[in-house]
Amino acid sequence: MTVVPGSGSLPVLDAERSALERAAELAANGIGRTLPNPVVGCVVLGTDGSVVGEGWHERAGGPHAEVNALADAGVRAHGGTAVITLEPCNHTGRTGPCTEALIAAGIERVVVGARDPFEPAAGGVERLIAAGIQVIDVSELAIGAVAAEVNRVWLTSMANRRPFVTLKTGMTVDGRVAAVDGTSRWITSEASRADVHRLRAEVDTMMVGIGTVLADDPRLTVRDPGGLESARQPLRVVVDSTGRTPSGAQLLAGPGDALVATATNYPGPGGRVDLAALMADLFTRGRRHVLLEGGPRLAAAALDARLVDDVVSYLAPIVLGAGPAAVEGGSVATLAEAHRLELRDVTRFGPDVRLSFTVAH
Ligand code: AOF
Ligand code: ZN
Repeated sequence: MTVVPGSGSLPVLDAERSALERAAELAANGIGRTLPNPVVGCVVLGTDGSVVGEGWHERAGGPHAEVNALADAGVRAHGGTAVITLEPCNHTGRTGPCTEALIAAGIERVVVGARDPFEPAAGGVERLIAAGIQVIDVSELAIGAVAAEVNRVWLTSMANRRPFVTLKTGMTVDGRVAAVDGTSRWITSEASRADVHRLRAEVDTMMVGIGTVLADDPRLTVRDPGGLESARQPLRVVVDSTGRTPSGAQLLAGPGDALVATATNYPGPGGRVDLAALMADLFTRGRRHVLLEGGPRLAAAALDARLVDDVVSYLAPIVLGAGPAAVEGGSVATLAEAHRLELRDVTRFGPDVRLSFTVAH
């Protein structure tokens, strides 16, 4: 345990351990709604160790998790413990500092699941200690892993100063995304495609290569289960080195914004778009999670540039025997150079299987 100076070597109580798990569950309610902000959950324990308040950060610009949990607890927070997945903010951004809210509520002990890497908000732990509050920072402990896990998109993005990148592929058992004649609609099932819309609704940016735009002219919008376009649409980005996107391309039309990234804006070697520069720019524009939807050459380039964090593959029970693969080209020349992934999850979607991986960097 990282024992914070002034807190003594206080053990984490069982109730606090459970509260941190619960706080991570609460935080997960915000996934897809809080970007560019983190997901955060908070549980307030009363003086007898029972849960007296719960809250989470529901949307960017809205009240922070701590404020919602303190409101839920009311006077029962006095003398109690706040268990939070992320270090409380110590700044006035769109809302006031949570450190001051915790102090004002009479909280005597705070358990922090992960430290806040966002400089303007940091310093919460030190501020609480200065106010005489016991602070237990479990970010380096195994029990802190739930807090890092639920917020891993945001924490990874902040650490890398670029958006978290999820590469999505929909392919046949032999790894192909189209037949030799170019037909590709629909390889994966309706159930898989509905899950892709759920995934799109979780990100703030969708990215495709120019080849995909020219071949499929996708709308790249998020639709709800009823097929209606959702009110909040991610930014759509086309990686288009030589500026071939037709002015009538569907993804340039609304709703939401679109960005055509060319080699003029982001010059890279060989007249290509510098993907790392594009990602860094997207980060400065407040983008924290990119869903990379192909095509195969953009996927290879992003993997080679070590810009992919997760891979989500929908595998359809179809064999084609010919046609482009989900990832084409790139620098891998021998098995030892292969991009290595770690399997996180396997789930069935209708006749298909969804495989979720993290890239082992
Ligand atoms: C949140 N929700 O529950 C906590 C956050 O844009 P603001 O003013 O709301 O501030 C956002 C920053 O505050 C965020 O990047 C993070 O560093 C810190 N804590 N943010 O959105 C929360 N606790
Ligand atoms: Zn806050």
